[in-house]
Amino acid sequence: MILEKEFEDLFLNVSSRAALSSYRYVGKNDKKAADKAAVDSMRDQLNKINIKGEIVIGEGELDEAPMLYIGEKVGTNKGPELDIAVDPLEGTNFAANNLPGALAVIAVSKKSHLFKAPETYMDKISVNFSEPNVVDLDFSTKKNIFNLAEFKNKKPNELTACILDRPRHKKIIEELKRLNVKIKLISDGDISGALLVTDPKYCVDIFLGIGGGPEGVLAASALDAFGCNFQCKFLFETKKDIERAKLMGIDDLNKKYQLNEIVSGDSIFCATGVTTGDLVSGIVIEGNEFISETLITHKSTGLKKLVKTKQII
Ligand code: VTB
Repeated sequence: MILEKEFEDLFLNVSSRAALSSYRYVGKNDKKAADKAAVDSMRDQLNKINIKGEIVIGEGELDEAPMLYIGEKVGTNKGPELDIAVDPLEGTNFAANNLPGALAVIAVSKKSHLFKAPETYMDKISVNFSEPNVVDLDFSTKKNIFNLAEFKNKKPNELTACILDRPRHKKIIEELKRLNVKIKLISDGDISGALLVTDPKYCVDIFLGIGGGPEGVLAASALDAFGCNFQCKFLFETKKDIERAKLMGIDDLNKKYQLNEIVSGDSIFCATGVTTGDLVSGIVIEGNEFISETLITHKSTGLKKLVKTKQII
């Protein structure tokens, strides 16, 4: 199920306009306002596109989010049926505090080709090659690092691992230190973290650890276009999480998912910088125009590049 090429520009416009909208709140110490601006903008732009879209990853369930909630229909209701995953403002703290790395993110596939991920944590791992059994979510950190070092013909101390700085990662981080691996600790923003494996210029060999499930599905779309490996497991902590998962059709709560079970077939991914970070640069305003930078990927056309655009505000 191939997505038409014309959607590339249309979705790039959606993420760049959302980035512009939250840019207005950068450094205003108001996470909610920055997020709302991106959400409103994304919804407005999506509703102009000739698609029958359904939000499969969004701001939460209907009872938690008034807009871009899971199941919301977007688009003009003419055109192809699409699954749409959004994180209108990934890194709300970054935007609120004027720190690097805030992004507006969207991923799109034909209907039923993006995993409807529950709003739970996800254990994830990504590397920049598709060879199986080198790294695996079920292997120990030590085994993954040794295998990766052997595969890349490097020593463990020449490898860099990216992981969210959270107490839950204490054991992994200690093990990485013991192995003398370089650690890139990120405070938030694990979509970007996972994508740092896609290009040697970012100097990250492996991304691992527990972050948001929705962020995992979004990252998987771009990782797929780059031919990277990605595996994940959802973590269900509360009774409510488990009930929701069952309602969503997840029977095996401990299942390890491969990339092609999370994103099956073609997808388009766009991440536009709100503030300048590792992946993309942030919004720049010039008079009545704005310059944005977007990492865009489209699996079927082989598109995977950083695109700078100058648009009228
Ligand atoms: C990550 C990260 C997000 O949440 O998914 C993380 O990508 C996971 O949640 O930017 P915790 O903060 O609870 O660890 C964010 O940091 C914020 O949504």
